Amino acid sequence: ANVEDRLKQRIVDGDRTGLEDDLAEAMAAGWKPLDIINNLLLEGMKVVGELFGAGKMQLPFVLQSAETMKTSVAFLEPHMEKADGSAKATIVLATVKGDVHDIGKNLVDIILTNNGYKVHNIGIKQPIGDIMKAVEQYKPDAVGMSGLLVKSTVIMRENLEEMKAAGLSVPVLLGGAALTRKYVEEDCLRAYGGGGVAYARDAFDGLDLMSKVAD
Ligand code: B1M
Repeated sequence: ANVEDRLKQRIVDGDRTGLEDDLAEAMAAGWKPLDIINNLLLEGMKVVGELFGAGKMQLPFVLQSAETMKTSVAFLEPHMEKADGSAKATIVLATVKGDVHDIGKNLVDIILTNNGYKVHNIGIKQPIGDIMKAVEQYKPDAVGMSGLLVKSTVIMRENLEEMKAAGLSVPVLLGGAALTRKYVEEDCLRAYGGGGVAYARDAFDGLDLMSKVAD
């Protein structure tokens, strides 16, 4: 198989042996690191999600795929183009309470950081109290919440209610596969008001929104 198909298959199989060689080969063939992630590796992850959702793949194997994804991103990250200059604006980024999925959140971190933003990535399973503590500490220009589970979409809305009750008005970006634009722009916005709530479909959308919020 060609290197493109091999990389995609490596995510599906969770196969890290010789992974770096394939990634280097793809870059040598002219692929940009972010395009490798978006066009090849995430295609593999989509297959993993489908297999898992259909009961054809067990969780430990999904974890291997996730690890392969993380190893790939760590290898590619130093090769990405970076904006220079001082930080444009600051964001606190978290995966919400009860949710461990962080590959998407960490991609958002990398893409914002490489484009000159200061990211305080406070991790996974973050209760709203801890998110608000980080807001107090870092005084960010925006807060980003990520979550992939359906129940995380409810948590996000509840978080916004708590932020509103605490008098916060910092703009909030929401991202993750279980969200819909309608839910964010109607229910979540209603729950918060404040400086607004915006839906980020993918990490580049997040970058675009961040530049609107902060520049
Ligand atoms: Co989980 N999982 N998982 N899982 N997992 C999903 C999400 C699921 C859809 C799979 C399925 O059933 N088909 C399903 C959710 C069902 C639901 O609620 N509707 C599911 C489930 C059920 C579970 C468990 C409950 C399984 C179990 O234990 N029985 C469990 C949950 C644990 C918990 O959170 N409490 C679980 C666990 C795991 C692993 C640990 C094995 C692993 C995660 C490893 C990790 O992240 N460190 C895992 C994985 C890998 C997946 C799938 C296969 C892939 C997710 C992923 O990394 N995608 C996923 C299926 C799927 O999504 N197709 C699935 C790649 C990533 C780059 O995409 O995170 O969507 P994503 O991010 C995108 C955009 O959404 C957006 O930009 C990113 C890049 O474009 N984005 C943002 C995300 N956050 C953003 C924030 C922003 C802006 C954009 O600004 C703030």
